[in-house]
Amino acid sequence: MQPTASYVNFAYLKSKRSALAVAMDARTQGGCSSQGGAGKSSCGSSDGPEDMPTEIWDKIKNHPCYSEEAHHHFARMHVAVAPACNIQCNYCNRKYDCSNESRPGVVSQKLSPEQAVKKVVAVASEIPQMTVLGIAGPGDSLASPAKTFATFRMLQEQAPDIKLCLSTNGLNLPEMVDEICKYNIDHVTITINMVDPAVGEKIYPWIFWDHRRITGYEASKILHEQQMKGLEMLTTRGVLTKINSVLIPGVNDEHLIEVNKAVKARGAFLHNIMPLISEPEHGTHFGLTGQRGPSAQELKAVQDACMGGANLMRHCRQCRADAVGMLGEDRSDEFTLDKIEAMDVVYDLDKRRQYQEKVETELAAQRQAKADALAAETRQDSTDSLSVLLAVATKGGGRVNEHFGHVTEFQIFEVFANKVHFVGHRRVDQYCQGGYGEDEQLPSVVRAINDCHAVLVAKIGACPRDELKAAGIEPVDSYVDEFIEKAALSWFADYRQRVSTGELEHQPRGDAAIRQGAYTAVA
Ligand code: CLF
Ligand code: SF4
Repeated sequence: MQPTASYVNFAYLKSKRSALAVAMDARTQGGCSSQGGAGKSSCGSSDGPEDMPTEIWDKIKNHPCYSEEAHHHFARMHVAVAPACNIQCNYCNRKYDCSNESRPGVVSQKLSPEQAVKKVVAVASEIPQMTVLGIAGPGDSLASPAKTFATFRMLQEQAPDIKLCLSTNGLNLPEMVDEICKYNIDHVTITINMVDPAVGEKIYPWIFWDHRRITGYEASKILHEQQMKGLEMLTTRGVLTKINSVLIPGVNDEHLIEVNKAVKARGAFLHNIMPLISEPEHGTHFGLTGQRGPSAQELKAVQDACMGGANLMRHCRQCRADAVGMLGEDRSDEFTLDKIEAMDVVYDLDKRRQYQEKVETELAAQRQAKADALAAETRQDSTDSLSVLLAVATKGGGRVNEHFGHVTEFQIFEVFANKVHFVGHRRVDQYCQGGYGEDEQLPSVVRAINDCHAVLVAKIGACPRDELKAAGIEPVDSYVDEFIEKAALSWFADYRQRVSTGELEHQPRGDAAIRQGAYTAVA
């Protein structure tokens, strides 16, 4: 469904984006640092070891959430050991449990710390590229600190190579910073949706604090103060922090620019602005009261307005609290407790290290090949700021290498005459099912990439080709196996040429829908 009303003031956001970007360009062109973002649109998407201090690179190079590049090669898993929560968010209902559902707060099996560690070791022995264990609920990881830290302690003893990560609403964070540092938890995510309690009142009906339930402005004020204090303390102790913010149209959309500035000032490493998920069937307050999530363009407008502030993460998949595998896939069904009992688990640290070193070597070669390819690409000297969005069908390697019919999520890029930016992912229902195209899926695919001028694919059938053209989206299959950025620049040079000769007229595109609900399992 396309949104019926636009809360997000695009003109205002564009002006904020320009002012911030200019200010940051003037201030620094430096790399990422633990003291906050460095004015880049996406920390991990283009940054490599040469862009940041070694100690930071070592922390993020195989963390799939902190590095866009790493998320194509390394996996994470969550264990659901923290069921309780000490606040209520209007977008959360932890009672909902469906194995096809992918969103935070949802799990199929809650685990004891012992069960959780057993599961992590089993997964790590089967998936050598699984490098990070996160505790992300299904409640708040720091509302059940005994369970959370027992899990980290035991895991550290049994699998010392796995990075530890936790996610929290921040209410109990300041009191837990010592414990976080004691267990070498290098990565902490704080969900911060506001820096003004008047905005917070619309998101948080209550918090549980000092043995009592507090509501209204006071509740959000306490939460805000605890979040800021906790973030500052983590920065001081050298822990990498990521801020998750849920974009709620009409509630905190433009306010997230203030959030971005506030968290950057306190040393946040990354800012992840995510769309609200609010389907009525999830039973959340927002879902039941008709609060909608943002459209793709509304999300992009807010993210773009924050460019120049804290580094932006744009590849989040809003994982379940028991997710297993690469971002964008969920293999938790393969590792249920009964299946783990039947597995022959051998935790071979050397084998894991060798595998990961091999992946890092391949990655470095791929990074170099891409840089060479891009250096060879002729970039247009252009003074105009014309840009368009492209959808790309890829199954990895940074190349255009997937058939249109096999895509379960497109990568979206914004292409200018001489640069290409990663914008995000768009989930779609796979068009080709069992060898045949499902024509009823096509309208939903078109809606998901409706703001794009073209889609780059390895192959596409006649029917989807015609439907895309009818919708004004150009299907392009002439860049098979090329690096995405190189293909995008080359296609856009051709596009501009056709516009300049009058062969076609440049038309702005419409908006696109962010698909909520079930994930289609990655084949
Ligand atoms: Fe998990 Fe979060 Fe750690 Fe990643 S997820 S606790 S930082 S290991 Fe990642 Fe999932 Fe987005 Fe979270 S894609 S929801 S940002
Ligand atoms: Fe749900 Fe997390 Fe909010 Fe608690 S902090 S209510 S678990 S979204």
